[in-house]
Amino acid sequence: MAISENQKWFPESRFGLFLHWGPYSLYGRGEQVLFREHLDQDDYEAKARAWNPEEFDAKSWAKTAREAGFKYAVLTTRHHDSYALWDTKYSNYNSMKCAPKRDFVREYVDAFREAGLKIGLYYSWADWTSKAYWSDPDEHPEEWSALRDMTHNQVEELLTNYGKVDVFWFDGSWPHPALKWDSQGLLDRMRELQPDILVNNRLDADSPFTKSQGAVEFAGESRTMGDFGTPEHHITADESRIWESCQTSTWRLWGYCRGERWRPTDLLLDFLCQSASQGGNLLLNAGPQPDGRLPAEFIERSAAIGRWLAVHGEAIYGTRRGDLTEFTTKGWQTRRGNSLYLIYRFWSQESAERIAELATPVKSATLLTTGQSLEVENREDAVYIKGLPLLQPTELFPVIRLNFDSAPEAKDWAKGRLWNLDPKEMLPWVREIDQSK
Ligand code: FHN
Repeated sequence: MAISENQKWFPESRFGLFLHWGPYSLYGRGEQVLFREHLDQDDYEAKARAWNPEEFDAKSWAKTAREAGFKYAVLTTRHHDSYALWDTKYSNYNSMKCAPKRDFVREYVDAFREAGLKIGLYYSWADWTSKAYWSDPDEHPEEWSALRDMTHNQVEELLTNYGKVDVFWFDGSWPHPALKWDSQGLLDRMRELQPDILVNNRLDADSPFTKSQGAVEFAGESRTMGDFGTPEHHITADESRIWESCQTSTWRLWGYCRGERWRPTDLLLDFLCQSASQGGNLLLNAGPQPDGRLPAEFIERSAAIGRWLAVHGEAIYGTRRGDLTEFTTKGWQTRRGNSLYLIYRFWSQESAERIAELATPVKSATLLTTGQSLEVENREDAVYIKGLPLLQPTELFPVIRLNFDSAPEAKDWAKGRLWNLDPKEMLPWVREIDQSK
C-alpha cells in the first residue's frame, strides 16, 4: 500500500508516543478495569463523571514528549468505557460536560502541535456501556445503527473541529466486522475531511490473521484496510505496507497501573532499534496518572532515550531496514543512503570489529557515540574496524556508522546465511576434510 509524499513523515519519524488516559486511571489497575473486574456500570460512571484531573497540563506532556525524541503522539480520545475526552455533542459522558469542564483533546492538540509533534487521535469502536455493542446487530438493527452512527459522527467531529489530524488510530472493532461498522464508508468520509490522514488497520474483526502471519493477539486488524499495520506487544515486519509496533513501558497494561513493574530503559530503546532495523515504527505507551501527571518512571525512561537520540538519532530517524550482516547477536542495524548503522546492544570490549559479510568496501567509519573516526582495513576475508574503545562508550547502545561510496551490499553467502536462500551457498565455507586422516 503506497503512501503519498505528504504521509512520508510517518515512516521517517520511527518514534511515536501512545497515551492511554481516562477515568479508568482512577482505579490504578489498567485501562480495562470496568470489563476485567466486571464493575457495576453505574458506580463506574458516577466515579468517571466526578473524575477531575486538576494537575493535567498538556504543555508539560508535550515538553516531555519533545525532549524524549517522539515525533508524533496518539491520545485515547475515547476508550472502550465510552468516556470522551472532548466536547462531543453526541454524548454528555465527556470531559466538558462532567466535572473537569475542559476539552482535553483541544488542550492536547494545541500543546503538541505547538511543540512540533504530529497529532494522532485514538478512538475505540467498542463501547462497553452499549447494549447494542454486546448484541447481534441483525437482532437489534435499530440500536446497532444508532451505535454505528454515533461512532461515525464522533469521528467526524474529531476530524472537523481540531485542525489537521495526522494519524487516526482505531481500536476495538471486535467482535463486529467492517461491514457492520461500515468501516469503509467512514474511511471514505475521513479522507474527504483530511486527505493526508493516516488511518491504522483496526477496522474489521472479520479478518483475523493467524499467528503464522505475525498476529500475537487478535486485535481486529484488517489485512487489507487502513494505511498501516499495528503489531501489538510484538515487532513483526510487514513487507506489504508501513507498520508500527505498539508496546507498553510497563510490563503489560496500557492505562495507569499503581505498583506495576516498569520495563528498563534499555529494553524500551531495544524496541525502538529493533522496529527501525526491520523498517517500522515504535509507538511507545505512557499511562498518565488520574491527577493528570505523567508517571515519574516514564519521564525518567523517556528522557534517557531522548538523550540517546540526541547523539544517535541519525541511526533511527529517516532510516530504512538494515539486514546486511548477521549482527543479530550484537544488536541492530539500519540504513540510510550509502551508510550502514551498527547499533550495539552488546559491546564486545575488543579494539577491533571484524565484519565478514559486506561485499562493498567500507570507505570510512565513525563511532557516533563519541564522534571519533575509526580506522578501516578492507581485507579479502572481511573488513576490520579498528581503534574501538575497550570500555562501552555509553550506558545504552553505542553506534558505529559505516560509510560507502555506493549503497552497501552483502556477499551472496551472507544473504543465504539466514536460510532465505540456498543453504548450499555455505559449502565453500566448509573445509574439505581429508577422510583418509
Ligand atoms: O483493548 C485494547 C487495549 O485496552 C489497548 O487500548 C490496546 C492498545 O493497542 N488495544 C486493545 C487491545 O488490542
